[in-house]
Amino acid sequence: MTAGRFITLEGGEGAGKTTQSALLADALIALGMQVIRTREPGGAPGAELLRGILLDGSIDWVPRAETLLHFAARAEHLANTILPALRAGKWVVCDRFHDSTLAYQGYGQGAERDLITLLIDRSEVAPDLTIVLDLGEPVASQRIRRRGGGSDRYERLDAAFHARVRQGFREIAAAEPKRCVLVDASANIADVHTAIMTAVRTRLLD
Ligand code: T5A
Repeated sequence: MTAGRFITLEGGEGAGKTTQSALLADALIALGMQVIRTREPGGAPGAELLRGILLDGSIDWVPRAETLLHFAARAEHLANTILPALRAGKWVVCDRFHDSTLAYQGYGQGAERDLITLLIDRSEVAPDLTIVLDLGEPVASQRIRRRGGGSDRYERLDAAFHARVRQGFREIAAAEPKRCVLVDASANIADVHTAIMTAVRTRLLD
């Protein structure tokens, strides 16, 4: 059996992570891998509870508290979902992970980045490959409007916040070229999928 691999998809709102994680999981299954698809915040019972608390917007968390809540959700997700799957040799496709905390809470909300990177460094596992879907305005907002379904706490934050988040993701990708591939998410769905599969083949399969 092929050994498990951990792939994360990152990027701002509406960049296409959910769409592309489904296509990627299907493509990996077609190649004969055992795959689980998961997401953050969430992906385990305790983490899903915290997701509700984080996204409903009823509390305007201070950045340090919000950072630690994301890491609390992630600890549950890692212990109950991600690590067991990797140990069983499965491929894990995860919609958001560590980089979202650095980009949203660190770059976006001004939480201490050294605290975030310390907690990332203490993690039990790092992704084998991270796809960073890069999308600017106004396309991101147009896609969120078209998707419908209401907006969460983060989607309601202003344009300057989302510009800082995008810059954060770009800097993360540039700083870690061995792990990260920056993909232009303004292309059509099929072309973005092709770019992702090229990265997966080059980095993990060849
Ligand atoms: N968060 C999360 C933090 O602040 N810190 C953290 O540590 C973590 C883990 C999660 C929120 O939590 C924050 C970040 C987020 O704000 P979420 O609901 O999971 O909330 O939010 P998103 O991950 O942003 O989900 P979205 O649905 O907003 O965006 P996606 O998944 O990137 O986009 P997707 O695939 O749903 O596509 C959106 C629409 O665009 C279309 C799709 O069909 C859909 O209608 N689309 C395209 N259209 C044209 N061309 C393409 N290439 C397209 N790709 C998709």
